[in-house]
Parts: sequence; C-alpha cells; structure tokens
Amino acid sequence: MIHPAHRTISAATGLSDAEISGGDLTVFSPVDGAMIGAVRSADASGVETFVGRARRAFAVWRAVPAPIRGELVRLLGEELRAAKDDLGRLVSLESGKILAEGRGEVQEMIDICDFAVGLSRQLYGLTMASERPGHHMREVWHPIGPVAVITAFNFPVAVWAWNAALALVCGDSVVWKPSEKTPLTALACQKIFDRAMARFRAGGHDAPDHLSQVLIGGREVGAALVDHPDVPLVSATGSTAMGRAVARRVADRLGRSLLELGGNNAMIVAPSADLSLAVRAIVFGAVGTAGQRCTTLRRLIVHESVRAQLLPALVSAYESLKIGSPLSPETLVGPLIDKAAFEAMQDALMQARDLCGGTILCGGDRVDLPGLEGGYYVRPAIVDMPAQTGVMLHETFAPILYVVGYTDFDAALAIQNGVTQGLSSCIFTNDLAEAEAFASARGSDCGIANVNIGPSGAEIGGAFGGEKDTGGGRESGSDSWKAYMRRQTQTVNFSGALPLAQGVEFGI
Ligand code: UN1
Repeated sequence: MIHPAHRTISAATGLSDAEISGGDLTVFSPVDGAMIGAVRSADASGVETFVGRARRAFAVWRAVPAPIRGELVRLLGEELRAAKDDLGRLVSLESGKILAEGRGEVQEMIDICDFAVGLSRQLYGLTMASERPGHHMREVWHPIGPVAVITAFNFPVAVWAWNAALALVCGDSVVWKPSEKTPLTALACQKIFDRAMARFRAGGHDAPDHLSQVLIGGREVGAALVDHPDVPLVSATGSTAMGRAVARRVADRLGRSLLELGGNNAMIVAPSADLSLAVRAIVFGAVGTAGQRCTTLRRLIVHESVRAQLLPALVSAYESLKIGSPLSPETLVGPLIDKAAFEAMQDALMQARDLCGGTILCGGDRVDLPGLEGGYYVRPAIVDMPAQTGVMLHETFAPILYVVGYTDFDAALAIQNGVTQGLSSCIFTNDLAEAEAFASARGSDCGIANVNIGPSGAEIGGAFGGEKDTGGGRESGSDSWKAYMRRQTQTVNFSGALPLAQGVEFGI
C-alpha cells in the first residue's frame, strides 16, 4: 500500500497514480521505510528500443543550431524554477536529504541550465595557422551521439541535469538510468522535461521525440546500456567498484566514459585557522546529506596545537544537531538511505575501534524517532584515530569523521594525498604560504582543492570530478562540455595548388 501523503507529493510533480504504482520495482522512502511507489522497469532487451529511439532523436537534434538547442534548455530551467519546491520535496522524500538540500539540488539543476544556455553560443573551436599557403585549418566541435547517464541515489536529479543540460546544447540525445532507489524523482524530471519540450514546440521549433529518456532498470539494464555500440559516451556516477566495471566494458568497445566515483575527502586544519569557521565547515561537510555526498568530509587532519580546542567544540556542535525527518524544516540530519547503509556504518565504526585502535568521540548509534521507525537515523560519529589506516582509507557512505593529528605541514599533505581517492580537499589556514602550497603542484592531488571552505557544496561553474579512484571525469562547468562532443580538425585548401604538409614532394 502506497502511503497517501507520499502519493500527494509525487502527484505535485506531475506523476499520476498509474505511473507510480503497479510496477515491479518497489520504491521505499528512507524517511520512514514506507513504500512510496512501484514503477515498471525495463529489461535488457528493452535497452535496444531506448537506444534506437535515442539514435533517431540524435540524427535530427544534431542539425538544430546550438543556440536554438539552448532555447530548449532555457525552458527546462524555467520549468525547474516553477517545480523547485515540489521536486525538492520529492527529492527529500525519496533520497532522505533535508528540504533545504533537496531544494538546493534543484537549484543546482537550474544553475547548470543557465550555464548551458550561455554555452550554447560558445561551443568554441580554435583556428590554427596552416604551414601551407592558401590553407585554412580549424577545429570544430560536433555532437557525439546518444549519451548514457547513470546516476546514484544521493544526487538523484542534479547529476542528470549536469549531464543532460550540456549534452542537449551540444546536440546529443540522452538515455538516463537513475538509481533503482530513486526512480520517482527521475520520472518527475521527465515530466518537467516534457513540459519544456511542449513549450519549445509551441514556440515554433521542431524537436524530435525521445530526446531525453528515462530508462528504469537494474544492473543488467545498466550493463546493456554500457555495452551498446551506439552509445559513444557513458557518464556514470557511483562507487569506484561500479566505475571500474563500467570503464572496462566501455573501453572494450573503445567507447568513452566520464566517471565521477568515490571520494575520501579531507580537511587540514592548520594552526592559524579560524576555528569557528572551521567548525561550521566541518559540520556541514561531514554531516550534511547525512554523510552521503561523494564530496562529504571524511578525514580531518588537525594540527596538534589546535586539537585540544577544536575537538571539544566539534563534539558539542555534533551534540546540538537536530536529527529527524528530512521533511521538517528544522532538521539538519536526515536518515541514511537504507538498512545496508546503516550496517556499513556500524561495521566501519567497529573496524575503526577494534582493528585500528580508534576512539569514538561521539555518535554512531541509531536514533529511534516515533512514527519513523522504518527509517535509519543515526547520530553522526567522530572517531579519533591513532593513524590513517584500515577503514579510514575507504569511503563509507555515512556520517563518520575520522580525525588524525599532525605537526609538520608536509606530513599533513602526505596524509591528505595518502588515499586512493582524489575528489575533494581543503585546508583551513590564514597562512598564505600554506594555502598556496596546498593549491600548488606539490599540494593536494584532488580534482577540487579549497581554502577556508569545506570540501562539499561545489558551484556548477567549475569542472567537477577527481583523480585516481574517483575516475578522472569532469562534469558541469568550465570546459566539461567538450566530453559531450567530438573534435574534428578541418583543413580547407583554397590555393588552387596541392602543397603537401612537411614539404613532402610527391611528383605525379
Ligand atoms: C555528489 O555527491 O555526487 O559539491 C555530487 C557538492 C555537490 C555535488 C555532489 N554540488 O557537494
């Protein structure tokens, strides 16, 4: 039985009862564990249909001028603005993030649409000086083809938007396989997209059907999509294990993958740091989204001279955190996504304590909330570690903050870089030389390096992604759009002669 309140929230985003019930894939809300939908999933053979449609849509869309393609994305941004509260609420309901973060995620979608609209007039190529007289050499960016977008539960809608907004202005079609845990928000996005498309057509523009499709399904569906030779680009967000599997399969057919995988993000707190700012950044970074962002702060590297002041301040900030339903406005920490996440957190804490000699300074226990017994609410944990070892080297998708001390700046950098992941990093310092060293070539090895800002909550204008086990992909801002296009080098000869490059003589 679908909880009626949940049905109302889904309906607000345009989803009818029929669309979210009667299917084979059951959806549960992490808020209280209640069933909130049962949607129909595709099987591996259905992938062929989706990709075939995407290929046909691409054949038409690639010929539409990019600024006109931008108009569709502008309308998508407008529809998202109108839907911000409803979609944000559905994100909270389905993924468990608090309302402010649900709305923030939709804002991130709006921001990338705005960015992409501007970009639709700026898909710049270069011109090069040819070594041959009467020759013109240039680089042109063409649409690449249908793009597969595979997303995770924790940013159930924004990551689609990062990819889709860029792919659409770049002239590509999109097949989106959302997480099996969050299909309702994906279906709601499809409704929003359809509304933008209807307005685009009403404005006199031609656009193909099936330009952006949602493909609901499990692992085999994902695998069939990843293996499909007509999908030149697979953009995947999730665990490093998932990314490795995707990368191998895509590489096998010499396709292109864009990976945004696990992080194990750290903050260095230096002696000169503004500790009250640091405490606020640490709390948001480590407990925001209940520790389920890929950019979540997981490791704190604290100078020994500030440890005695910082840790008690942090523990007391943790004690004041309001844990509860993500749908109540005063809540700061919502639930974990499911039981498996709770068990993984318990296991990590056990390993930190029993195998690594860590001391749990606070949190870790389950919080029972009346009426929400089916949800997995936990008190965020801080663990003082004797060294960076064992479980601290792994990403556990839960609010666990490991703390280690340092005395020498270079040793702190070595700890920061001493994990396999390389997504986000930061330092709190008011020492200019330290800040610049951290951001220099010998400093952080991550895709994101912040000074006096926590590791999470990046703006869309910068390229987003990381190195090493994070997969090397870059999404959203800067020149990430280039991943969604193919580069063509063109040389035009208007000389009337046929000089060869490198001065080669070929007398015929
Ligand atoms: C993610 O967790 O997959 O920087 C993305 C951030 C957000 C995006 C996180 N803008 O925390």
